[in-house]
Amino acid sequence: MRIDSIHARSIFDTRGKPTIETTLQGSTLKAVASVPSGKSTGSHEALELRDPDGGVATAIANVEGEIARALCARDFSSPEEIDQALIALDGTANKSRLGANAILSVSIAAMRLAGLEAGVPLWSAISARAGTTPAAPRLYVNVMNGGVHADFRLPFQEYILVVEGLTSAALPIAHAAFDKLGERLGDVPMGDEGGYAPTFSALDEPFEMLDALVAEFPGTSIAIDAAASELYRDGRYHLLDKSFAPDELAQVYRDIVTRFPMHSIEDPFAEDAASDFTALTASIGQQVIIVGDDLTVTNPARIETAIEKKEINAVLIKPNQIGTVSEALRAVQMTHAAGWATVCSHRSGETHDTFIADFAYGVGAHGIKAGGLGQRERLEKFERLVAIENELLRK
Ligand code: 2PG
Ligand code: MG
Repeated sequence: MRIDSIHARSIFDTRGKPTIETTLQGSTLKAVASVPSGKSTGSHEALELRDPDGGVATAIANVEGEIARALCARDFSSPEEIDQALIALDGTANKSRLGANAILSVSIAAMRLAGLEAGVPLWSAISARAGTTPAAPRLYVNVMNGGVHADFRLPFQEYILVVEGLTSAALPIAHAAFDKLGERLGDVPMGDEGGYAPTFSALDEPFEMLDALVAEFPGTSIAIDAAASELYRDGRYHLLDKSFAPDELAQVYRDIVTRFPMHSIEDPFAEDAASDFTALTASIGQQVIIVGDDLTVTNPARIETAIEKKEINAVLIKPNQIGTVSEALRAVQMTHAAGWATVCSHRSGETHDTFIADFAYGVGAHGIKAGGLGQRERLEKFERLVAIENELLRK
């Protein structure tokens, strides 16, 4: 692989915040990639470089300056080698010098360029790199948004409908269920991730609504992202005017799992409450998938600890938490080797880039979390999966 030139620019994400889009020009082909941005970010994530005014001018200057000088007109045998060069050039543990956003924009574009140059679809290039078996992930559709994504109108951050099966069959079901829920909720605002943002006075109410929906749409179940780091203050978790000690919150989860058709629970506790994760996984991990996000931040070292201590039994994979595609693939490989599931995820501030859909398909992830259906940038990820299935059928 050879890169002739690198250009970057600032574009707006779904929240109207600047983010970086990078174009790599190879000898004959070019590839473009943009990176998303989180709001409920874990403190152990790689650093997203922002200027004091919130812009990404420094990240762009790093891509067009130092990174371009290091990569252009040099021969690389693979995108992995490009990632290694980026990691070495940055030289920090959390990509804080050049910025994980700057680095990831180049890393994704390099992966995409490699696929184009090999004449294979992106998902296929990804699976070849990772040695994974491609498969359609379950759709995790964030139908009700809460937490920091909706001014805490709902206590947990994400109330998700999980839809099984090939995406071409699952997406119409997701649409019908999403519309039906919308009719029942009436005129409510939308949250950051393109799901409804209603208010309820009791913890159970959103689960009861989703329970009714699941009964009407076979092949569906419920997942939540509690994003509990955002609920945690002074040793307690604050939900709807009440506060819970960790063991009381664990009891809330046990009740929910007993009463409702739960598929998975993400970040049930704060990011450093590892022993609470271990206890919950030991008690309900046979019935439900316990997913680490802020806990593990797609970081191979933190995933290794989680495996050793049996903190969870599934890992959320977000490439921008770690900063290169290679390291995100390493995180997937480790998780799968432990016999655990991966759920590949967008961020709450998104762009039109559908890389995460190819990534989820290529690694054969258990699920893909890409938001609600009320925002184009979310829908495009799900539609990309349908397009992948269509391409395969035509062969
Ligand atoms: C999460 C994500 C994506 P954010 O917590 O899983 O849904 O939210 O991008 O704000 O961290
Ligand atoms: Mg999360």
